[in-house]
Amino acid sequence: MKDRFLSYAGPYRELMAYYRCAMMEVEAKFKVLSEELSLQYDHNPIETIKTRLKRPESIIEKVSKKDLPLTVESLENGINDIAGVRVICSFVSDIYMLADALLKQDDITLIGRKDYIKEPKPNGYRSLHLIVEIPIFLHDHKRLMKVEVQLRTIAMDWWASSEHKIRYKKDLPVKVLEEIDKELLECAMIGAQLDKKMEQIQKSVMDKSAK
Ligand code: 0O2
Repeated sequence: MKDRFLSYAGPYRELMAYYRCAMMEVEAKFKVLSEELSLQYDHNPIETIKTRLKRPESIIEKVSKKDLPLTVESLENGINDIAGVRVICSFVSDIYMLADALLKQDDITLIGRKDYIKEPKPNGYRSLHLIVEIPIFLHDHKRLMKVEVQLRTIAMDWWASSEHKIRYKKDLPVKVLEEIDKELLECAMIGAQLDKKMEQIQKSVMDKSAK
């Protein structure tokens, strides 16, 4: 399977270059919003912007999970998160404000939305996921590319990256895993409470300073 995949190396590399361009476009949009909003607001709603291209191993894993043919076309049509942009925000309300600001732009098309903040995953995972389509302008043509945008707070990001590291070791007895999952869910709930509390403090400071 891997050898066949490698025979597509040229078109695959080309496709990955297009995804990198699409990530740059989305990242630039958030950088512009960050610049503008930090003048308008008393705080910058964006803490960090990270970009990542899905690793080939991870792409192969997803292709076989989704039972897709291993072709460049099927990667592009069947996998939505090859290009990923993660935006870490200060407050939950910033997440929705930034998502709206991005989706209002006339060269952005929303393909899919998963709100794991309103409806967290059973393990406690929270983030807002948007699949967007964005044009990239090449020397002789325009191409539409899909990018997954994940928006989350610092607490959500801390939980997700810790959970990823902790849960990576899957060869533990079921009982131990169940206990770990229970504790991780508790941590996710504490994170959600912290986000809520921070938002309340921020709102009360804003209200008081407006008077
Ligand atoms: P990586 O390393 O980011 O590539 P779909 O894309 O709709 O077919 P999928 O892939 O289940 O289905 O999409 P979903 O649920 O929206 O989640 C995709 C990504 O969200 C994951 O990418 C993670 O980055 C993140 N994510 C989702 N659930 C969890 C979770 O429980 N824990 C953590 N830490 N992250 C999560 P990948 O492909 O798994 O990994």
